[in-house]
Amino acid sequence: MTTIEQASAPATGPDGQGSGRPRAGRRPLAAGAGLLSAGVALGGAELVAGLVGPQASPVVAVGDTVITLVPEPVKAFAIATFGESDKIALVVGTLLVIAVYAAVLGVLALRRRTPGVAGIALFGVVGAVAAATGPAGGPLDALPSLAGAVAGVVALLALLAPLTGPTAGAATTRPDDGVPPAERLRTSLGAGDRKGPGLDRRRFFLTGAAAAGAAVATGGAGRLLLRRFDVGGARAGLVLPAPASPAAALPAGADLAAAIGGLTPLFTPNRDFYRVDTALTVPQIDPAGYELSLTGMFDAPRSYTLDDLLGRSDVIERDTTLTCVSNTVGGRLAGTARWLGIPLGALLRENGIRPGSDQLVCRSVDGMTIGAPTRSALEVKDAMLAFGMNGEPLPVEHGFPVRMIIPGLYGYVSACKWLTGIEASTYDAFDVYWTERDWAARAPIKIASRIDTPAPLRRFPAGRRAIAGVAWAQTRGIGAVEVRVDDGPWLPAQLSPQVDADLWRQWVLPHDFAPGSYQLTVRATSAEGEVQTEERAEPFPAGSSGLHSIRVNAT
Ligand SMILES: Nc1nc2c(c(=O)[nH]1)N[C@H]1C(S)=C(S)[C@@H](COP(=O)(O)O)O[C@H]1N2
Ligand SMILES: [Mo]
Repeated sequence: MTTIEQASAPATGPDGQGSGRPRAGRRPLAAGAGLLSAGVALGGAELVAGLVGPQASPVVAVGDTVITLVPEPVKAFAIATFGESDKIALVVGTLLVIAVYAAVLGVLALRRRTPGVAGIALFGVVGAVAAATGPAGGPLDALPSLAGAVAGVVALLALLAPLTGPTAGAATTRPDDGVPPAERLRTSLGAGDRKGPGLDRRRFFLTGAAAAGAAVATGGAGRLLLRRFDVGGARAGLVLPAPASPAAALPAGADLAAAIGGLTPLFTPNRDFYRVDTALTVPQIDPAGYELSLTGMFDAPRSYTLDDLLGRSDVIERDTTLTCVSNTVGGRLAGTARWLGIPLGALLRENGIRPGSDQLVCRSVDGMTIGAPTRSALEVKDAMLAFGMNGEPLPVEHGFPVRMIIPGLYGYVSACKWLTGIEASTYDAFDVYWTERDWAARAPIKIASRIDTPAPLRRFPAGRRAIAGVAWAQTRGIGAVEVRVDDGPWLPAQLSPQVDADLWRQWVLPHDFAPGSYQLTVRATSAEGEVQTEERAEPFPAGSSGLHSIRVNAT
């Protein structure tokens, strides 16, 4: 601490008397010093995180903590505003906050070093605590943030020194040091510059360049090291078994999208499949070390390796539409895939699940807990543990190597990704992640329909044109879809062939548009006769409801 105090002394020297002008000129440089120090801190932290693991990076850890702590309305706003870029938005936001914080620290530290050093130390501690206490964190995960903070402090002191160099200090604090006044002046001008004594621009920019180089080099090296954790290669090498029970054959003309531009395809390609989860870095599970453990209310619980699961004789293949509770009316947080896996009910029964369990607490490797109703897991046709999606191993973002799929329930109460544990429990005994945040504990998917084409507010030439979209009511099936133009009658749409109740259906209604502006509204009826309600509900806490209605213009 002594050196820091000494180093800061010159700043309060000659130009600190009252004029203030020279220091004002140094402020932008000091802010730059703060920014560069933050860069060095983050780069250093990334380098160490490259050795420890991706979850230990301070930006990731702090971002993860923000995700865990922010209230649901804010999260809903972020999803609504940034959609699937919400995570990028969070990282960019976190970096912006760090940048502003660092610039302010730099300016503060110009006068006195202590607040600057303390500020960086605080940042290190926040990162370290966030990383170490995260659901998948350990004490080792504190290391990158702490190392980064040390590097940041060193960089800050090195960068501030040329802004408040010892030249001025020597000249003022010891005026009678024997150096002739003229000589003193020359030293001051030579080592410093016109802004005032003690400011050595050249040294500042050289140190700055070195700091920037160090930040980029360590950050880049850290990123490279992190590739070791990537399981993409292992995933690509995985051979999926053939299903003992393949998916039902699709009737001819099953996919209407082939003929209608803008209509959602029957199957969602994996790269287009929506993604919703709290994971800032996608969990990487090495399939060789994978283990699924069953615990809790079972008579004879056991664990399964991935080979145990892949090698079973009861592998099924099923087509199911997955839906997120956060989907708004007309939204796109739904997708259909051909899933490959093993029947969930069979697995639970062979472990002797006890009748008293009404909730399965599903645990993912990143600490997420998802509470699925035991009864649905046992009784819903085609509930499964999936390892294949549309003919490939599960993509890493979609839960590689194993996730749960239960048709008819929103993803947050059924579709646990990166699944490593199933604890047979009860709703009374355990509150999972989302119910702790006041989302409904039980959440069947509400019947929904959406207009894909024409797009809202679209202008198109008057004449005959297809109005088309998709509708879903998993486990019950879609029986009918109707469209209303302005306040006219409900007109029945043509439906894609019924493949399975768990699969959405496409619908299409050709319509003659005279020039003008129209309000198009859609509503679905389940195969059981339930009519989609027009009563609006927000996604929170149990899923949105209401009719999708858009305005279009024929010219
Ligand atoms: N581990 C984990 N599993 C999860 C989630 C999550 O945040 N973490 N989100 C759930 C939610 S809210 C939904 S809608 C589905 C989304 O699955 P997808 O990203 O493959 O579309 O995953 C579910 N499984
Ligand atoms: Mo979801």
